[in-house]
Amino acid sequence: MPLSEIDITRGIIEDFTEEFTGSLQMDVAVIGGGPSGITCAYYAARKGLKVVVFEKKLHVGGGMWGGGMLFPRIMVQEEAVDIPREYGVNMRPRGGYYIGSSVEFVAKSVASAVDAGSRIWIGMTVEDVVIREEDRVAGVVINWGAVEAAGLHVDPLALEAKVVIDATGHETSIARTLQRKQPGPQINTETGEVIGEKSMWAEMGEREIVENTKEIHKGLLVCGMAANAVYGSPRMGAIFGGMLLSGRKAAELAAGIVKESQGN
Ligand code: 48H
Repeated sequence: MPLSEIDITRGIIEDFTEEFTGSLQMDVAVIGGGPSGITCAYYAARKGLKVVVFEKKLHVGGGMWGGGMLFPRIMVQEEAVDIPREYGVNMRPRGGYYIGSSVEFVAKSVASAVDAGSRIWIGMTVEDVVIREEDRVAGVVINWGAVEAAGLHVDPLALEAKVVIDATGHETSIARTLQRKQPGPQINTETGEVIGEKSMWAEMGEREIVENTKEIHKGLLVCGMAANAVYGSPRMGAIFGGMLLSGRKAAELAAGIVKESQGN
């Protein structure tokens, strides 16, 4: 069969459009494809939830690629090592921790999330959320990352989600957007604001990140670095166990919220 430019063009457009239109209403929208977002997507999809990860860059992985100061290694503590091992990452014991290649970590965690059934869309920025009755976060407002980078005025599109997860890392962009646009007691009921992360303290940052992984507004969860930014907890440097445990906890919380919404 001779190659046809038109068939290739049609194939690409139609195939992705099918996936896109089939995802206009999802269970869980994960914003950010770093370690916490990918882990959240993996566990949520394993529970049978319909999950889409939105990543504004052309690649997923977030802060995983660079390991620590570009040394391509990821270290996790004992409590978290079952997660990369489940992904199939070769994690070796080292000085009381476990260590593996950051490139292998990205490749295998992302492959696991895809194989579990989550959809991962790159080059898409979540620029806002959809709000419904009782001030509930009910979806995401998306645009092309390239449109945002070029500063073009292009109106976005919206998708519905039963739960939205801010896994945007240090940027914490979804919680901050909500704080700016929906001020009031609804945002982070305990602190009333996005404080921003504190300076590095690995022990405390890792301890608090799982506790900080929660629903901060009806329909919006935070996980990963965004969780510590919302609650003003310290950063932790190049240790990634907390990101994985936080992502897994977010998936469990999201499944509970989806189940509750189905009961109503
Ligand atoms: C779509 C977006 C948007 C948006 C951002 O930074 P990440 O790797 O986040 P985490 O929390 O999973 O992991 C944090 C870890 O990588 C880290 O930085 C650590 C451990 N730091 C410790 C320290 O002391 O420094 O990934 C977030 C992802 C990125 O890929 C962004 O491009 C993406 O989210 N993103 N995607 N729409 N509005 N905002």
